[in-house]
Amino acid sequence: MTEVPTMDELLKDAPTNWGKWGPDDEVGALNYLTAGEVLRGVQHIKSGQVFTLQRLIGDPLGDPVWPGRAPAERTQILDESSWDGADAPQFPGGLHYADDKIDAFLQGSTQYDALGHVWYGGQIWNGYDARTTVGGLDKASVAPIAERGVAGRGILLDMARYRGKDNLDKAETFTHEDLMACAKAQGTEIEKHDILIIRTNFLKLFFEQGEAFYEGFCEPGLTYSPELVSWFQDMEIPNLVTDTIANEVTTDPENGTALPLHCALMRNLGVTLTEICDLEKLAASCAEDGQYTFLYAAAPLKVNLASGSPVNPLAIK
Ligand code: UVW
Repeated sequence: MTEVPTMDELLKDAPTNWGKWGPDDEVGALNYLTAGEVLRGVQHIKSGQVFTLQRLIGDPLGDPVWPGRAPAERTQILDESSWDGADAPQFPGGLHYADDKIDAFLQGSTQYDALGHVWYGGQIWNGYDARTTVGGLDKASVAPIAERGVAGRGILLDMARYRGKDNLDKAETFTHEDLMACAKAQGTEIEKHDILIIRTNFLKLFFEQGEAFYEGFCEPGLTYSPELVSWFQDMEIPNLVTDTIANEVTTDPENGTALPLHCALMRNLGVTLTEICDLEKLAASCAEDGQYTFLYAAAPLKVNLASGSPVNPLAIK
């Protein structure tokens, strides 16, 4: 078997946007989403239909997560039974209330990754030292993305429908050229600064297969090539949104590396990644009315030092 290259070797000539938005930047390619880009997105609101793209946290059927993470656990702290005993809290007027909490991986549901979430070679986005992640992300955490918010023209690329399938298969791959062909088949075109929203419907298999879903875990998705990275750079793509757990084919079939696009797009170009979306209702609507472009808006939670955060993105058609 040929040896798996290090990311340093694989990406030695790859482009970066480090320094492009100044030495203190923490939101990367989201800088492309100017006020003009928000208004460009607004032009694609035609009927006022709103789609929420988050998966349910605590789904009775299970929550798909990256191997090694666990789904969120919600605990009821107070409910009507809390007032059964004689020592129950008393509030003037007889108020009762419910309280609960969750213990959750911040990347254990529909989520934004912070730009500092993934790195190689001792440096994270914008060239910050990877030691700045120790004990929490001092640089390029999710908080600056949350503070800024994300809004612009979104385009759904329904790769499952384009390939005539219910869902893409384990380890099935596609390229930026496939994305362009998919857009064309949908009667649209990917434009500069578009927020790309890719549907695979792969997580359908999680709900059908249960634990067997994780055997030989390899999600379908985009695969690394220098041409693909150049295309993202030339198109100035700010945000890649998918309905898979990790946005790209898990293990690259050509070179054997894990998640090279996290490195080439997120760490090097500053492209934000949004994962585990539920695109089913949006996709059904797009297939019905032929409108695949819309205003996309999202803001993860403002969690200090965090490497990611849950989010409920909106697509407004
Ligand atoms: C990893 O990067 C390991 O996971 P994700 O991007 O899915 O949060």
